[in-house]
Amino acid sequence: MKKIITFGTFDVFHIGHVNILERAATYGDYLIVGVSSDNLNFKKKGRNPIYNQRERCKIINSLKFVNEVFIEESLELKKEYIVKYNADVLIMGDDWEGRFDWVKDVCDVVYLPRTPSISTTEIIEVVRSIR
Ligand code: C2G
Repeated sequence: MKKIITFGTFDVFHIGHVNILERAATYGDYLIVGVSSDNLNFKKKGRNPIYNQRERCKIINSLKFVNEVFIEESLELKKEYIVKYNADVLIMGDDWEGRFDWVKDVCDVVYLPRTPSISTTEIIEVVRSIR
C-alpha cells in the first residue's frame, strides 16, 4: 500500500485546500494529513488561527479522501512524522517548493501547483472589509 503524507494549517477551510488534498490522494492508496497545531500556526503566521486545532482536525478528518489525521507540532519534525507514519511520498503546495527537499532521503517529495486566487488570509481580509 502506497502512503501519502501532507501538511498544512487548513484554517478557514476553502477550495484550495480541497483541491490539494484531493490531488494528493490520487498519488497513493492512503492519505495522512498533519494539521499544524495552533502554536505552530502562531509561529509561522504571527496570529492565532480562526478555527482551533481540534476543529481543523475534525474538518480534515471528515473528508472522504483523507484516511488519517494528526497534529503537526513543528516543521523540523517532518522527517520523524514521515518515518512514524511510514509515508512513501510527501506532497505540498508549490508555495513550499524546495523547502522540504531535505527529507528526500526518507521519501519522495512532490510539490503541486496551488489553486490560484484564494487563501485564508485573503478570505479574512475580504470578511473584515464587509460592513
Ligand atoms: N494550498 C493550495 N492552494 C491554495 C491555498 C493553499 O494548494 N490556494 C495548499 C498549500 O500549498 C498547502 C495546503 O494547501 O500545501 C495547506 O495550506 P495552508 O493551510 O496555508 O498550510 P501552511 O500554513 O502553508 O502549512 O508543514 C508545512 C506547513 O504546516 C504548511
